[in-house]
Amino acid sequence: MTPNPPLNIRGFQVYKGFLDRAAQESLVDQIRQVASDAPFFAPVTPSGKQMSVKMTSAGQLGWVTDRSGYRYQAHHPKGGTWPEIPESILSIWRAVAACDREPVSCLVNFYGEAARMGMHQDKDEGDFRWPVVSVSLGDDALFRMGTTTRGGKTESLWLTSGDVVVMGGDARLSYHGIDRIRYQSCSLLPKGGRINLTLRVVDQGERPQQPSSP
Ligand code: MD6
Ligand code: FE
Repeated sequence: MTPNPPLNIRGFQVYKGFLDRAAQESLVDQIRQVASDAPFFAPVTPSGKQMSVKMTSAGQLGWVTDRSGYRYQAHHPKGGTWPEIPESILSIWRAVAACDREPVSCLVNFYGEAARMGMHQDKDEGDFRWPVVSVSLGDDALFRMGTTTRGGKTESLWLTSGDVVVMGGDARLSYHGIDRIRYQSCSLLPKGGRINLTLRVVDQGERPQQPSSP
């Protein structure tokens, strides 16, 4: 894959239309397989609030949250290891991440009609030298990108199916979130909704596993 140059918005590199429809469909098949091995679950924040997305993971480590905190762990909340990250997903990372590490975690978030993702930093990975790569599939989503300060200036962009975003360098710890989706704006998922994949290198062991502040 030789991508067209990305848009650069506040240091977020946005590859519009990175995946064609056939590639998106084959990714959805792969994700269905991941979800049949590691079913979607309804995550709860440390404060006890149910998140509006449904979540699962692939890779050596999956990101989970419950009353005891946010963390990466090697097993699904209901037990068992996570399935391997499909090769087609790894190849997206290799094409855009510009680093010699492979991701160890692929978080899969499903957004139904009313789902959103509050402004947050991705900071549970233990090492921020590596980028986070995100893949959007299905319905359009309004992506808000800020600075490393909560409440700082933001800029928003509609992500559509097949878009890939790389959050690295100075933007690695920038706040970002999904304000809303345009439910059933895309025919990729027959019942509507949106899937977001985030690929990450996680370096544990450099600090104890402990809940990070929300
Ligand atoms: C989403 N994305 O697109 C939420 N995180 O559903 C993220 O939280 C995200 O897009 C890290 C890097 C890129 C992202
Ligand atoms: Fe994020």
